[in-house]
Amino acid sequence: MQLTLPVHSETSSNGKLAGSSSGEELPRTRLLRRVLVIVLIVVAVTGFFAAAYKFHFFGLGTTNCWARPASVPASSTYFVVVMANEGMNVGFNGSKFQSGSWPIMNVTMGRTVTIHVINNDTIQSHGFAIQRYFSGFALGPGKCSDVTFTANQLGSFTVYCYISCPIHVFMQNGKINVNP
Ligand SMILES: [Cu+2]
Repeated sequence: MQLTLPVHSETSSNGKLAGSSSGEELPRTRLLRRVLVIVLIVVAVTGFFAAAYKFHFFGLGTTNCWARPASVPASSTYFVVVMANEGMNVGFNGSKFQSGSWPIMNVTMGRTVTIHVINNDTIQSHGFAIQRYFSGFALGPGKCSDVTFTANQLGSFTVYCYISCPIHVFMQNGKINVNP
């Protein structure tokens, strides 16, 4: 009589014992590794796009306020007006320290005029308007915009901030002189 003992000692091709504890954990480890890789990819991609947005890799949201806008006609008489705080609220290009009107812009009658306005104030919004010529826009901190018009009426016109701000008093006395 022959006794057959069940033997479970099959070896797999890689030499490990099939059915051992390490063989059971392998699929779970693979799954965890896959999840980890996916998480890392998501983090990397999210990080990349966050950095791209922040540092303007793709030119999105890149308004360089200090460059002459491409939309400004080459023939325009061009001015840049800066509104600033500089830590002590200097207004239009330092208007706080000017005894008279500031800024003063002189143009010739009939010319196309473009005024590029930069709000370099880090806290306040400011308005920009021109008597007779422009009803105005308001710019948040760090924003810029421009206005183009034809100087078709002779005279001296007030350039001013039309919204209430702590340096309002220093931003009421700009001038544009339209000369013959
Ligand atoms: Cu203002």
